[in-house]
Amino acid sequence: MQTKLYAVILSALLLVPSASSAGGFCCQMPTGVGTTGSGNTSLRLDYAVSHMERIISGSAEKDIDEVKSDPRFRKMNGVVPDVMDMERFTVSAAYSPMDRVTVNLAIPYVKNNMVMSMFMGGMWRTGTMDTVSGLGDVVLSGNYMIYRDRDVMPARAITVGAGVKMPTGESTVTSSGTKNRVHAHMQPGSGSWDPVFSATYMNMINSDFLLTADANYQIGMPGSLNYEFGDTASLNTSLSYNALDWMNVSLGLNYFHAEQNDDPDNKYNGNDSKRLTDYSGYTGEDSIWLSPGVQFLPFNNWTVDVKVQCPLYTHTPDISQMTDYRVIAGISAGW
Ligand SMILES: [Cu+2]
Repeated sequence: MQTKLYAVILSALLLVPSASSAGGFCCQMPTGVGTTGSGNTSLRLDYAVSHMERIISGSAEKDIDEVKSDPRFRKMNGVVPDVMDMERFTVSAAYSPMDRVTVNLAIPYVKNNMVMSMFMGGMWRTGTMDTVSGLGDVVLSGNYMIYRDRDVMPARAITVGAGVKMPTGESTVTSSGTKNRVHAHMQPGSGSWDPVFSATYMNMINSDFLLTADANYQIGMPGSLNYEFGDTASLNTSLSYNALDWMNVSLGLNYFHAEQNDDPDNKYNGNDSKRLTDYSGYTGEDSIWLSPGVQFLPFNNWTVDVKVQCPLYTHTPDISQMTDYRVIAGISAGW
């Protein structure tokens, strides 16, 4: 049974901090780095989709019609988002060049869709934006296992990591019709070099239960045209149960925090408070999520997993469109 649970760790190995090109407003939460696999190389493919429709003011959900009658937005060229879907495919590779050390590379491809409304001529006009897609920001990180209770198949281990999110994704995409730059949070990349840090704890409680916990921090540096995404922090914990020989079930609890963005030169309409989609004063969040998941172990050292993240609590400093749910599916193999 213990080797089956190691498959969980193997799959966790590749979850480098995949913090969004888009800071906290949307996109993926940073996920933890893992501990140890049985081999020294592994590959993982992830698909994640975040559906955003709820508009939250403080901690309360607002009806879209109420938002559209808010005098802050009901002005000439005011903007309110209706629905946004952010998809992300990530190919990750992990390689362990020596004992205790792992190097991770995560290459995302993003696809963002948005329906939004603009107030023009005394009425709201709703339209679908061009899909924005392309290479996202690549994350390269290194991890070191600072503690393990034994050298072979440890039951408890602590790993720390540091890396950089690189500005490989485009961050100045314009819409084909208006030629305006699309929203900062809808761009494939942030344009910035962002340091990322992580710490992961793994505890194999017994042959049936595995507990993992990780903490992640990303520093948002000034990027494209001086736009700066806020720093993000996340705390994740998950308990996995080896229900069947070929299947684990898990339940995770996640906390996510994002500082507010800053657009000092107003290059992405970050100073325009009639645009709910862009004003930096409408960014920032604190949220708590529940993440049930299931993991299949079809062959040795292969895993297929699916998890859903549902918000239990969401708070934003002012008003924001927030994620309703996120689905993450992945397949990994190690050797
Ligand atoms: Cu839009």
